[in-house]
Amino acid sequence: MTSDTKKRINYFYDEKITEYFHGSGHPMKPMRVKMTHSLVMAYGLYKKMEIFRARPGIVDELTQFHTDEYIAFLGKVTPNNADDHLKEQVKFSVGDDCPVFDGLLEYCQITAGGSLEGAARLNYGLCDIAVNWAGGLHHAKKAEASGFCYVNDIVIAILELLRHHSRVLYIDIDVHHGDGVEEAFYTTDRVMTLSFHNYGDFFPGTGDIHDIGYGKGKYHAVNVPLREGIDDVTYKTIFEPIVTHVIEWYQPSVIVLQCGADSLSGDRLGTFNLTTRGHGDCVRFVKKFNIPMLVLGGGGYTIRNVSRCWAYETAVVVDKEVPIELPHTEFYEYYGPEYKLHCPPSNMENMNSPDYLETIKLKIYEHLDRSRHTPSVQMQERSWDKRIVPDNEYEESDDEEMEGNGTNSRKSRIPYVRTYRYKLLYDQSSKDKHKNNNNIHTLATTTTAEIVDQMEIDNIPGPSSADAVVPPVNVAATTTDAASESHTDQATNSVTEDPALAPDSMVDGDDDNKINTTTATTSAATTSANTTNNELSSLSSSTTTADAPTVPAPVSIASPNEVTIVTTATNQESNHLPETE
Ligand code: V1D
Ligand code: CA
Repeated sequence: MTSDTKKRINYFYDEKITEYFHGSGHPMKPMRVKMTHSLVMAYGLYKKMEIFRARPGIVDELTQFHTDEYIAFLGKVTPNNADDHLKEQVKFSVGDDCPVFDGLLEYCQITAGGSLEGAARLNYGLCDIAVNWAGGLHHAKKAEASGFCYVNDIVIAILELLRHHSRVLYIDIDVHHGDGVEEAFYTTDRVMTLSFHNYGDFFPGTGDIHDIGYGKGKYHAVNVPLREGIDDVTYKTIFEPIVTHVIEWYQPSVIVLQCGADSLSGDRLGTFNLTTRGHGDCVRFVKKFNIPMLVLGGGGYTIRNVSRCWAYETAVVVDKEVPIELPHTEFYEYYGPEYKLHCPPSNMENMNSPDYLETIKLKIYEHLDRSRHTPSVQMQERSWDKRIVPDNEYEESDDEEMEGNGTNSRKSRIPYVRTYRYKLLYDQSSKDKHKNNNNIHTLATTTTAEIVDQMEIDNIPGPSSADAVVPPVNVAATTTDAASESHTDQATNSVTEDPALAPDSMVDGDDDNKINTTTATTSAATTSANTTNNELSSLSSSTTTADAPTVPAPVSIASPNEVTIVTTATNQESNHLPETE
């Protein structure tokens, strides 16, 4: 492990998440994300990171993993018409744990947008750590909702990371098994999944120690089945050595850390006895490896503790010590009577004996040591993986300084960043033919449809599958007419591979008060509405020419070049205030 160094942190938050409500009595409460954000702002952690509101994921992004049919269903079912869709509700497991509510698909798009954006910015070397507390929904399957999760933002983000990274390590400290992520990547060695969870008559029932992956993925799934009541000290004795062993064995180039806070003591659904310190120590420990990291939320149902935990973990990520006394926020009353950041453990019995833990640890080592990791994608990085940013794409913001009261209302010219997902590839052999925006080449992103069928993940263009991969070009070329206006110059620029041309202004650690609060503006993602996953299964740059898909209307969140205002929690009314627990 190398020593900890100063990191560039990107944090994603969309206040809109609070507008969705799973129903009274349902344990999942999106308000916990706003409670977290309020603490993050009140502690002044914004000074140490860039804050973004991500463009919500669009259907074509969600269907990188999920089936078109399933996502279409999530988009059309409402509480009013649910009775007309009873058969589909059964088919897609939408019902009790995963109820239909107003704006269901939008909710999924928001949770996925932050994770995708984080992955994108990590890919481009624009940050070292990306955080999306609204993400981490690890149970969702390709065509099935499960365990309060409808869309698996983690799988979608990992697929994104695989475009630039050879090996992605996924670590899951939610008390539940990360089954959806494990299943998606069970047969590949490009992703290694490591889940710590309560196992034994506990949802979802998977995650046996003997489940280790299959085919090429054999030994690339690691399950740490734990009994009830594990505490900080005991958790550390198993988490740290196993994580170290896995990282040394696998040598990931990026890590996705799911920080489900239902592993905290006193969680409404959880069975562990971790404190916020013990939970946060896991984040601190993983961070110390100095590997780019996507940090996500997950479960967590005693929401005053969830928000404490994730606010603390944000502080860990940005490397700032924060006072134990909680600052004032609109949710202050929820933290009484102590009003402290950390929550104590309970006196519940720890059913994990040292012998038991030693046995599972050795078993896991035995699995790993049975094979040396032989990567199917080579270890070296290509130079263009380091940083590819077209000229001017990330201009310095002309924002005003943040007002002293912590509530900001600012203009930003920072364009939205996920454009590249739909960047168009000129056919290098016949460039001129393709100057017209409508005659496009789509970077073949959607081999993922087969990936989740467990067979074709090696087709994802990894950083060193040199022959198959086409370096990204012309990021802005995919914008629609309206959107591309402000990018006209960029659209004809060639790609810069020179890190020196990258926008230092966006990573300037000197300006402590700068918050870049941006939204989807100029670069509404475009892709083909009528192009199936199978049609895009080739990775070659010469896959599409005359039959290139048409470009649909952009997904627009704000008008081009307009401001996005992400405010502190103080000036936003909530629709669904959390129940006190
Ligand atoms: F208590 C409830 C009240 C209303 C609706 C659901 C629940 C509830 C509690 N526990 N549902 C559960 C779990 N479901 C079952 C199945 C119901 N079958 C008959 C079995 O036990 C689901 C627990 C989901 C946990 C999700 C998660 O914390 O891992 C998570 N991570 O990221 C997002 C969520
Ligand atoms: Ca877990």
